[in-house]
Amino acid sequence: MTSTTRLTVAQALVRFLAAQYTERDGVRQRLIGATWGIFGHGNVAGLGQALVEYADVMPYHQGRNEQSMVHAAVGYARQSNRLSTHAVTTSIGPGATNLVTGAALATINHLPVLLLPGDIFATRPADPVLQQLEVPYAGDVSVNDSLRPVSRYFDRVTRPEALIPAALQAMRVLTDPVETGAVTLALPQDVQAEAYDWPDEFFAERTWVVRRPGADPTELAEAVRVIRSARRPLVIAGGGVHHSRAEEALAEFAEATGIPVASTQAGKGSLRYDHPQDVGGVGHTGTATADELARTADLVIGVGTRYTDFTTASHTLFAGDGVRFLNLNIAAYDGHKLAGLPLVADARIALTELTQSLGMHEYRVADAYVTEYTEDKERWEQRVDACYEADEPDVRPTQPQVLGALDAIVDETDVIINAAGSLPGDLHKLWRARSRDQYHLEYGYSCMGYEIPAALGVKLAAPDRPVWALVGDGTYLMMPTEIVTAVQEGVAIKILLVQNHGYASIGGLSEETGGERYGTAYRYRSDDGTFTGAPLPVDLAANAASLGMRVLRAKTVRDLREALTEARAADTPTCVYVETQTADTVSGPPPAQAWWDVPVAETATRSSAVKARELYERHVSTRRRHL
Ligand SMILES: Cc1ncc(C[n+]2csc(CCOP(=O)(O)OP(=O)(O)O)c2C)c(N)n1
Ligand SMILES: [Mg+2]
Repeated sequence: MTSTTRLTVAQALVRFLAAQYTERDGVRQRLIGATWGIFGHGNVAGLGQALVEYADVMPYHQGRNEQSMVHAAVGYARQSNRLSTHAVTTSIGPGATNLVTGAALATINHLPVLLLPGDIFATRPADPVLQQLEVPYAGDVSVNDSLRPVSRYFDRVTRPEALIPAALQAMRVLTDPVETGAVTLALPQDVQAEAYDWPDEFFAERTWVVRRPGADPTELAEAVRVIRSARRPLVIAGGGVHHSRAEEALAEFAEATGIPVASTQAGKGSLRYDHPQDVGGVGHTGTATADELARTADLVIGVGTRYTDFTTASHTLFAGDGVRFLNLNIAAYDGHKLAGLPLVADARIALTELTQSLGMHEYRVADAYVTEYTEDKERWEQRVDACYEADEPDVRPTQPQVLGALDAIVDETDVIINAAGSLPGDLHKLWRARSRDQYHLEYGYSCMGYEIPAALGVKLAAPDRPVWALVGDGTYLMMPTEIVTAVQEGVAIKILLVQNHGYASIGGLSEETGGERYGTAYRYRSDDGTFTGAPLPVDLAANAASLGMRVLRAKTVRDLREALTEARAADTPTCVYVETQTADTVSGPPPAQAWWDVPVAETATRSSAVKARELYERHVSTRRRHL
């Protein structure tokens, strides 16, 4: 007879999660390192009770907002190379729906996170319970169904024994390098507390191998053939290079062939910035070097990239005659994009195979091509220097000078985190990534508010490294809540808070697209009804201090350097607050080197929109279909 243990569903789930491991390249680690939770009636007596019962095997973190708990878990997962993540438990109703944004972010960025929202009673003894959505046409719908489209796996555990297949499927998806993303197990509040006799095998340690599939021989041979016939090939390194830990294999491929490497936001740092073949970011926020190579490439070799519109400049960037695409990707979905030749495989394995095969043919690009991109790279480096340097150290810095000050004090151990605003573009163009995981940009969802909670997750995964959340004022206001958690847990994250009184990025975009910066500045309402009065008297530095952070205010470039140095050495959560000069008063970062499609009004009475539309149509006419 199988031995069994009588536990509640919630207790069984916690015991099960504590026994799951991943393994890749011979290294084994806990899959679910900890559980975040905010309790309400939907989980307090179920999962809440189970977490206290098993506190010795499942660490618990107390979050402040369900969305930000998911961001923290995602930050942890990314820093852990997707081999380890956290779970997040919530109450029913608003606690559960607050997960939706975090889940979408995780799924879009292919980062694993386990979501455990409470759900309405499975037995329905007293409908409607507090916070229950009643849908007149369907009795089995709850607010948790809003998590289905943003989850890579969704299940509702309406009977205790159904936990067994649901939990196993959840682990399969979390550890599958193609499928992974948000995984949701909705847990009705009555079922969580219900007891069942669980077979003890359910709680035995289980190891999930994170696989590295090799390339199909036909696809590989075809890939070698197209590379051998290419004269101006360009690699675009995406997030998949990092997910696969393929940075060294990529460097060997690049060095053996002479092919330059550009990177997406997720792929930056695939080669160190000072590697002679790293030509920087590509696309709308790319460097002049990379974008010129992209315009004239005859073969684009995408490695682990989804080819978002920022990368393709909304399909206007790759303009070479007869340009072809070779897409090395673990997901066939991405491998077939742009009518490219798919090479569906793990990036590290396939790059190593490509290097070997091309070596046998002694393939190498022409010296003239190498000279061209080497000289171009040098020119771009000089532009970065010019943006970073501050001739007058006693005035308020520009945003690029803020980045220059940070650049001057970090080494390869620092991690910088950012997701939205004008910082992603400036960072993609300017930042000198000194290590493979220094540049942590979430640009799949570009979610304002990701930065601070993600910093917490990254720091939990890498306690010895300086971890910086770079946030604009708008982003700070969206989600400063996890500062309290960092203070509570003594997690010494650093925040660099850039005040420019509103949405500078969207303001600029609005101006270019005929929106006249409407509604993008944080200013008082004027007599004419517009928001063009004086800047608001908010003091975000005082706000951060009120949540328990140590705050250093920097007024000038000189102050900033000192404050950053002090913050870097601090062993408690520390914020550096700086007001920047805005782009209309000073020269900002280099302008966009390629377009991005944001549709402009086809008809309008205001001249700004009419002019913007003319320019828009010129850009649209340059769009190409790659078939
Ligand atoms: C949650 C969320 N809402 C809205 C947006 C659209 N958006 C992108 S950047 C931005 C403004 C960011 O302002 P701030 O953080 O102050 O940075 P700045 O643009 O001033 O550099 C907005 C509203 C977004 N990316 N995420
Ligand atoms: Mg701002």
